[in-house]
Amino acid sequence: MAPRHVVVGTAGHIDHGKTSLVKALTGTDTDRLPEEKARGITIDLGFAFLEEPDGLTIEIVDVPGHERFVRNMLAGAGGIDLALLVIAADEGVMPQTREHLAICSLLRIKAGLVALTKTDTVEADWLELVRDDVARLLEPTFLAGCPILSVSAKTGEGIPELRAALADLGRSVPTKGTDQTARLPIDRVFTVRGFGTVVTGTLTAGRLAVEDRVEIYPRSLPSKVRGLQVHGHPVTTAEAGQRTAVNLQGIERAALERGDVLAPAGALLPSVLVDATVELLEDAPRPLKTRDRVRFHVGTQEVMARVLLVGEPALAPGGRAYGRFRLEGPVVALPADRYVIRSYSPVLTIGGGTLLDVAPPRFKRKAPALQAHLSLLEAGSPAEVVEEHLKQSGAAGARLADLRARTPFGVERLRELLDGLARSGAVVAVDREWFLHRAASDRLRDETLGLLGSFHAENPLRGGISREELRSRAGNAQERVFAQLLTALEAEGVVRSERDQVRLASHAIRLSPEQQRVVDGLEADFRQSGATPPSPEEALGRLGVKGTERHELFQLLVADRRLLRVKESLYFHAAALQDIQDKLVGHLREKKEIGPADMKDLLGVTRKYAIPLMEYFDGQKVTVRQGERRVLRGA
Ligand SMILES: Nc1nc2c(ncn2[C@@H]2O[C@H](COP(=O)(O)OP(=O)(O)OP(=O)(O)O)[C@@H](O)[C@H]2O)c(=O)[nH]1
Ligand SMILES: [Mg+2]
Repeated sequence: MAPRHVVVGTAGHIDHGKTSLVKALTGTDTDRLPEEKARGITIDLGFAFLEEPDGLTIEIVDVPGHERFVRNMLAGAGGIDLALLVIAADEGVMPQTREHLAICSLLRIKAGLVALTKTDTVEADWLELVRDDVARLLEPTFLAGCPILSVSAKTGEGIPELRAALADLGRSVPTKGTDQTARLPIDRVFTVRGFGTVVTGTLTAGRLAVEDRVEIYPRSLPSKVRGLQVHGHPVTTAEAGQRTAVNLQGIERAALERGDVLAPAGALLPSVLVDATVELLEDAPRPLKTRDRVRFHVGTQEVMARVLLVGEPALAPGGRAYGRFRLEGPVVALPADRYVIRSYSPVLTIGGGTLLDVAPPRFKRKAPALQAHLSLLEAGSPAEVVEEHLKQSGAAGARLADLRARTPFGVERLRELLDGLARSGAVVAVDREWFLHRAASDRLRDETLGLLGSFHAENPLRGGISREELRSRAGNAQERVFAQLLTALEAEGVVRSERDQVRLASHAIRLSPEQQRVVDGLEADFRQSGATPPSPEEALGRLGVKGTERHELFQLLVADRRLLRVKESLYFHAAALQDIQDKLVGHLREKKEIGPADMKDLLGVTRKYAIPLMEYFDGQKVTVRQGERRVLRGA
């Protein structure tokens, strides 16, 4: 299917006639700023469009040629499909001709053409010389063999042919899919009277619709699409590849700027660390060294960064390596995005590459392992890439939402990939939103079983370990991941859990005859004492054992629920407590209420027992307090 819209970006040296050519093609003067008018140069991006009779819209981004405004050129070049390299016939190839061509190459722009302009100012044989020169310049680039058209914005010569050639090329641009996460790197922000804040940019992926809930990254500003315009017409949806103006609800113009990214809420991840391939241009003036400070451009953003080369201290011109960029501010991008770097001083385009990870693992690693990881991210199939991310996220696993922000696949495709990996057993689906690599799941399982085993060995008298303690000892395993593991181990019959205690199914408490004597003695003592139990110290002391309620034999009875804790250091035998409850309920059925004095009489105890017991039964929801008195709950 032929595309319905294509974005063309101009490129070329200052004063070579880019803006004049756009005007000759479209009738639009894209230099609108008073300063541009005064100086006769382009400073910032300009926009125009052509509508072809067959329905193709050619949108044109006009960029400045001045070397001081290359950053603006970069902001415009990010979303273009075709390059229109403009070279003045009188001057020929100049520094920004080369730099803009290099930028378009680094951004992997697929196609384009050259307009040899101002032909009205030169002789025919001079024109031929320049044309040969240009063809040689293009030879090693993506524009090798592209059309080189002679034009003049002044006389109009060659303009219809240029328009036809652009339309022809435009029809050959593959249509972009709309299944990826919608992204609009913002290149302009302004207010429109009566509408409020409007942002524009090229929608690089996905689809946007009026009423969509969006977020402005990296500012975490939520908003809603109030209206959309595509080349001057209001629309209800905009698609990948279209220059789009978005009217945003509830956001002040001053809160936004070029470089921000509009996307669905929660879909992207601002990042100050990215991994990428690094390609240094052949004509870079010097090698790129680890820790060099560079200007990092991605989408419409420019951020300062330091590069850390993987596996080598320096990269020679024309070389290629993996690198990690430590950014001085957050960027918002996705793997597979192309970026460009410029040297800090002098400001020159020196290279670029492809982003591989926008949330790379932070830990230091030996270069060969990191290299293998990065080459997998670069060359692996989508399923391999997803699996690799899960492998790296270890026992924590990863949420679908995180993987979405770390891969370029879009949420639907990502879910398919995860389902496939789960079916093949490479990945464990903790639930619909959370995934864990099989190796990490196996490791966590082994570790948990090992911990249970050693806990039982060290604490033979304890029935089990608290679930929370086990989880924290198991490397503080992620809550949901751990819950799923325990459920699986219980289903297999390997582990038992009761209340919040976990044990190996094979574990049983074995007491020595002496320990058994103490346990039996304690239980008998509490049972016989009925409503006036001893303190734990007293009871243990009577059996010749020194200790408090924390004594492990005492705790054995507590864990078994044979002794119940009414308050600190006050325990009752379960049977005695049941008797007390029966008496209390009987009394309340008859008398409807009970006070502390009645309670003392009913049980034949002092306040020391009566008050904690009354509070205990409130807590057990047997009684309800009314002043100093209690009534049956629900009565
Ligand atoms: N004779 C002649 N002059 C031209 C032609 N095209 C542009 N010019 C003149 O060249 C000068 C620069 O033209 P612009 O279109 O502003 O050049 P530009 O490439 O947009 O410049 P920057 O945006 O600043 O990089 C202007 O004075 C134009 O009138 C042409 O085809 N013939
Ligand atoms: Mg211009």
